[in-house]
Amino acid sequence: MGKKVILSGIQATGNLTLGNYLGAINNWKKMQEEYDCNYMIANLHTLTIRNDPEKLRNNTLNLLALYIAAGIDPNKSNIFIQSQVALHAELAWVLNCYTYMGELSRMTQFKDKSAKHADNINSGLFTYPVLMAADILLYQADLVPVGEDQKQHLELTRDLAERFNSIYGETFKVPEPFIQGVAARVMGLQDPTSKMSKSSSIPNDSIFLNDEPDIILKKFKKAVTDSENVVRFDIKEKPGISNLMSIYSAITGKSKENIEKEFEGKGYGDFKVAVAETVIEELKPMQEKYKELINNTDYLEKIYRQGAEKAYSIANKTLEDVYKKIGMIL
Ligand code: ATP
Ligand code: LTN
Repeated sequence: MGKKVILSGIQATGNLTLGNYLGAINNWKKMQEEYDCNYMIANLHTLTIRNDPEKLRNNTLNLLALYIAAGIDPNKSNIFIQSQVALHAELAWVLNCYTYMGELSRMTQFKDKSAKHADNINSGLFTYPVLMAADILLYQADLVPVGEDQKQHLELTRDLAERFNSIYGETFKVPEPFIQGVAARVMGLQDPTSKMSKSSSIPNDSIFLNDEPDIILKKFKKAVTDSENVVRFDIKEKPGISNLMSIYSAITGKSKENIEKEFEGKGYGDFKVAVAETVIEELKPMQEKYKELINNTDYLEKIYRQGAEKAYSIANKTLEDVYKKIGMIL
C-alpha cells in the first residue's frame, strides 16, 4: 500500500494570518513524512475578487516563499501554482456540468463573499467550489487538510465525485476533509465571534504572519476579553479569552486545563503577554527564512517549475480517464 495522498491550497490574496498558519500550513508541515503531499497556490481562485495583476504575481511568489519558510520541504512535498497546471480549469468545466445551481447557492462562503463584494458577484465566485473540487479530484486525494470553514466545500467535492463515479464507474477517489487541532477556527482578536481573516477591515483584528514582534504584542494587548479577569475556557460566555487559549494551546501543546492552572490567580494582562510571546517565538524562524527566500527568485522558479511538471503528470492521468469516459476524443 502506498502512502495516502494529500492535496490542499491557499488563495494568493496577500498577507496570511495566524488563522491560516494554525488552521492550515502548520498542519501541512506535520503531514509531510506520513503522506504523499501536494500543496498548491490557488491563484485562479483569487480571480473571484478584483486584483492588481502585478500584486497578484507578487502575492503568488510570496505565498510560495512562505510555504517553504513555514517548513514545507520541496524535497518531500510537491509545491505548485494552480494556473501552471491548466488541467484544473479543464476539469472544473466538466464538473460544472455535473453541479446543480441549488447546490452552489447553499454555500456559505458564496453568501458571505457576495455580501462583502456586492458590486462584483461574478459567476466565478458562484462556481468557486467546483474549481476547488477539480483541484482535489485530479490528484485522487484521500485527505484534504483545511480549516473548519472549508468543510462545506469538501462535502460538495465528495458529492460530485460520487455522482460522477455512479454514472461512469470508479473514476475519482472520494476525499475526506482533514480538520485538525484546537485552532481549526482561529477567531478575530477584536471580534472573537467571527473568524480571523486576511480581508478583515477591523484594525488589530488579525495577526499577520509578517507582523513585527512589537505589533504582535500590541495587538494581543488590545484583544477583546471580558470583565471576569479569570483565564477559563468558555466559548459562549468568554469567546475572546477562549480564542486566546486555543491559540496558546495550539502552539505550546498544553491542554486547556493546564493553561487554566498555569494562569490561576493571574490576570488577563499576564496571559495576553504570554500568548503574544509564544506567537512571536513561533513565527520568528519562519519570518527570518522568508526574508532570505523572497529575493532568491531563481530558486523559487526552480521549485514551481518542478512542481508544475510533477503535478501535471499526476493530474493528466485523471483527466484522460474522465475525457475517455464522457466521450471526448483524445
Ligand atoms: P479570506 O479571509 O480572505 O476569506 P482566508 O483567510 O479564509 O481568506 P483562504 O485562502 O480562504 O484564506 O484559506 C486558506 C486556509 O486557511 C484554509 O484551509 C482555511 O480553512 C484556513 N483558515 C483561514 N482562516 C482561518 C482561521 N481563522 N482559522 C483556522 N483556519 C483558517
Ligand atoms: N478554497 C480554499 C482554497 C483552496 C483549496 C483548494 C483548499 C482552493 N483549492 C483545494 C483545499 C483544496 C480556501 O481555503 N479558501
